[in-house]
Amino acid sequence: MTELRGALIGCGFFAVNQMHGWRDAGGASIVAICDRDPARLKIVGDQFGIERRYTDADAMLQAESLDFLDIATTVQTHRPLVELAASHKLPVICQKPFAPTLADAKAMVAACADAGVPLMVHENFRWQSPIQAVKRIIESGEIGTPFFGRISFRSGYDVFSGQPYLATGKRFIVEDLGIHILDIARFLLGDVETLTARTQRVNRNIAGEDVATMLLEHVPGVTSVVDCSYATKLPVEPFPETLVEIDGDEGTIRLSQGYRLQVQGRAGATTRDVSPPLLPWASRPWHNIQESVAAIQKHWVECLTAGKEPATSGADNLRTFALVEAAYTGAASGQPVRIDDLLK
Ligand code: NAD
Ligand code: 89V
Repeated sequence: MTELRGALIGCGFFAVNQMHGWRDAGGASIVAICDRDPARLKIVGDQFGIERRYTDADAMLQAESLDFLDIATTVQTHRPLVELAASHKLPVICQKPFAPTLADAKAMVAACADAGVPLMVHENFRWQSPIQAVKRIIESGEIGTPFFGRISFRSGYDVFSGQPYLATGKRFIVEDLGIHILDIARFLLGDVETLTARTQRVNRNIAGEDVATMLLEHVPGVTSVVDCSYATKLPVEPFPETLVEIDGDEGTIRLSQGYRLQVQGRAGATTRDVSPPLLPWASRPWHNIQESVAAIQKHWVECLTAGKEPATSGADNLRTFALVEAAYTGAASGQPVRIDDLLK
């Protein structure tokens, strides 16, 4: 099989994981990279042996013969770069958060649909192996029909040292991290009809909210609580673990700190360790996220090769992104928000 030829835009903090992930994915390789900062271009180009380097995205797309584009810049540039890819009829992956607003995200989905090119949002948390393990148990019917979930991410980890921009935006935890946890809630329990949210800012040195508590009504009869905090100082720091509780009418699932998965179900009680593998290029505590980067990129190659829609396509991600918008508008108004009203 011929390898797919990809290019990556944005050679910053997180892109290094994506570059490693492309080496692991099989069936694709990055042949050109772009960053408007020549220093970052050199660091990533030298580390991964990529000679074809550009400081301008359009120039790269004009010059290179490519099968897909991987966008790893921060949110402000996502829409123009996705639209640029669409104008070149190039399949495209866009990092989360998909866009600054839901209106931008809808326009990006429309641009790719009009151009007839696949669009995947790099929404990787659902690809973490502990989360996949929870999903498989739900699907097996072991706990019957789920009626309640709690998806929780509480940490005191200093994310600002690696990603200083996170301290400066008016929006922080819901847009950056909650978006992953809301996507996991959708992945495990289905689409959401209404969302109620409260947000807080505990750390006075940052501009946005660092605590969010959200109540989700999924399909009728299924409720979940999604809670996120970067202001929680625990005896053992759990970053970046997402903890999960699912109650079904025949049993329960508990994914607890230390990647311990307990199931009480039709077949009785089991406990197992679902720690993610430490890939050769990964480092703790990020290995959980790093493994999911390799997994989602492998999924992209499979989908692009087979002509299948990726699980976290742009269209799918609108339903996660709407939850982010609902959290901010709902926290401001104090009222529940109907998700379908945002998606119209
Ligand atoms: P960063 O600021 O470290 O890197 C972004 C890079 O993009 C910079 O080097 C910048 O010069 C470059 N850039 C910006 N606009 C450009 C343009 N128009 N053309 C060329 N280069 C351009 O940011 P980061 O921390 O690496 O985050 C990048 C994205 O990854 C963000 O959207 C962030 O939310 C996301 N992220 C995702 C995860 C995850 O697990 N999915 C984890 C961390 C970050
Ligand atoms: O996954 C992310 O998007 C990261 C972090 C885990 C730090 O929130 O920004």
